[in-house]
Amino acid sequence: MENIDVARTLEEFADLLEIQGANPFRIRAYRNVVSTIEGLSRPLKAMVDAGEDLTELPSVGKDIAAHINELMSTGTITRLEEVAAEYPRTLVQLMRLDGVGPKKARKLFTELDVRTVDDLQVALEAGRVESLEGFGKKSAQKILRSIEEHRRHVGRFLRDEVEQLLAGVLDHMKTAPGVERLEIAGSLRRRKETIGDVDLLAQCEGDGTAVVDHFVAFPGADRVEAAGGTKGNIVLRSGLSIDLRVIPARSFGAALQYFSGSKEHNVAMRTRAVRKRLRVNEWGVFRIPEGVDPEALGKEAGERIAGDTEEGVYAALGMQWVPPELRENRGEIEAALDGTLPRLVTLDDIRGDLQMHSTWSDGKATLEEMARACRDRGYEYMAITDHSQAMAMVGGLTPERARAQWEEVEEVRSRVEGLDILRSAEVDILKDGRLDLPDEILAGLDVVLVSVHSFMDQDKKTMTDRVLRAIRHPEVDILAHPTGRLLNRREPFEMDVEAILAAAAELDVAVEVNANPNRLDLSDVHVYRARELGVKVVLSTDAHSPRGLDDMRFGVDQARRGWLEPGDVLNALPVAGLRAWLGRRST
Ligand code: DGT
Ligand code: CA
Ligand code: CA
Ligand code: ZN
Repeated sequence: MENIDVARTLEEFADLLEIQGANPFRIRAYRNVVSTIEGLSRPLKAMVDAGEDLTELPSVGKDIAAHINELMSTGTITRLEEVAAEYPRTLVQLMRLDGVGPKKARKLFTELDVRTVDDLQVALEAGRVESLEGFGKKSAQKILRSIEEHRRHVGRFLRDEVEQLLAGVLDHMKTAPGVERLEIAGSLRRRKETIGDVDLLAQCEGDGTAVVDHFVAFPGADRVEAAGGTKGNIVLRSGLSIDLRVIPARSFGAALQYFSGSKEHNVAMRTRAVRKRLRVNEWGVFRIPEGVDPEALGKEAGERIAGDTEEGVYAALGMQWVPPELRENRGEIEAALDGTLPRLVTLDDIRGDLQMHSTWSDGKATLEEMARACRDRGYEYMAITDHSQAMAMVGGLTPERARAQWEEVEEVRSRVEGLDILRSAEVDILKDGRLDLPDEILAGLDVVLVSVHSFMDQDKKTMTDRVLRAIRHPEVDILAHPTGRLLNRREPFEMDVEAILAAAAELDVAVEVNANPNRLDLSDVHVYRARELGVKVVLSTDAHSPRGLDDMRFGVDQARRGWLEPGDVLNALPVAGLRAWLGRRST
């Protein structure tokens, strides 16, 4: 059992307790433990096996430690099962719908016997929900819309979750018999925002039965869906499905190319190949003999001209090797044929992080701790971007506190050498597009980030005008998490992104790719568009702790999917270049 499984179980427990109407302090305690576990760098399993006292972890009391131990040894928690006997686990999905929440989920269950999202849809469509006390017609419509949204997300996983869930499987496969090489293919290799299932390829000569048998014996597998001589599939407890294919060396490159996808990229490749009288499949690249219908040929018929390496497959078609992040048939085939693929940005190109929070607002670490963590990552600069006053519940900065923070910035600068700390703030864009801090404070900041955190359900025109007004303010440098989306949880705002990007180009305002794997906002398609329009893009983690700074790699992945080169990325500039850009309007 991985840490993420434990965290998910405790989160479910907390949700069920909330539906039950348990003591809020108790629920809070569970939620705190969930974030503790998410932040752990070591496997809980190893700690339990070593007999370590879990109550030494932050927020973990005796009861919860006992629950974790029980979960590790038996796979369940008795107390959780008791609550689930009273309130079905499926209610958790109900309470996560926009417009429902724990109290309404309980009410739907006790009054209408609604247990699942399907039940709820039926009840809504029959008009039974709107007549319940506390609901009404408007809220019923809202819930119906969020059910539609929910259906679109079901079954897709966030990339950081997948990586955690997969770690144990990859470890397990290290001891698979006869495997010379193991590679990740599919959407995970392409670094897509969300992942449907995982595709693994194992290189092995001859019969693959022993490899597949080893794979499906993974102790964390909840079910085995397929097990044969060339292919296996397991489903983990979390519902994540993993395919394994066993491939001989002569075809490994072709299989890697094929199973990395995307399907659209592969289809376009095959079309090009046929024009050259070549055939590409998961076994290799083959020359089609004159006068022969390729459809009539066997899988490996014809003269093999490539297959063992992926580079060879592309080369056989006269193409540059295409980085997996670009394989979406968005112009990469043509560019690879012309030899004009971009030189994509890498993590090494990144010289600083321009969005993070500290204990001045909702961060977990002090400004100095964040600064030291940035310096340890080898950054040249960072911006400390605590929230502004409208975010009162997280202690957002008032003008007075902003000034007080500047003094601390000076002190930390003197203590943490070799790092330029920029005065900044994540300034709220108010309902009407005004900014949440007065001009004299904005003028005193080195870099001004603006973002929307309230009234997110405004209509398209209102939201677009609001954001346009905000970025027209002459002090603004960066529009942070521009569309407000949370992957699998919250749709982007209704907003004319094209108009915002066009304005950003004209005003020379940068747009952010928020690297938090829950956000990845902007999307890859919008990043691509930003580049076309000549808008500078900044990759920022929005870290709330030193560990959060590690999310930069997800931002880089997203930037690569949007075709960005180092020159397109604001925080790939050295500190002098960044400072010069920040002073671009003062002449
Ligand atoms: P996912 O799993 O939904 O996140 O996305 P993928 O891209 O990993 O898709 P998946 O797992 O269905 O298939 C893996 C790759 O295998 C896919 O990207 C391309 C290749 N593939 C699968 N089915 C087909 C197909 O019918 N035609 C072609 N050309 N390629 C396919
Ligand atoms: Ca897949
Ligand atoms: Ca698959
Ligand atoms: Zn924010």
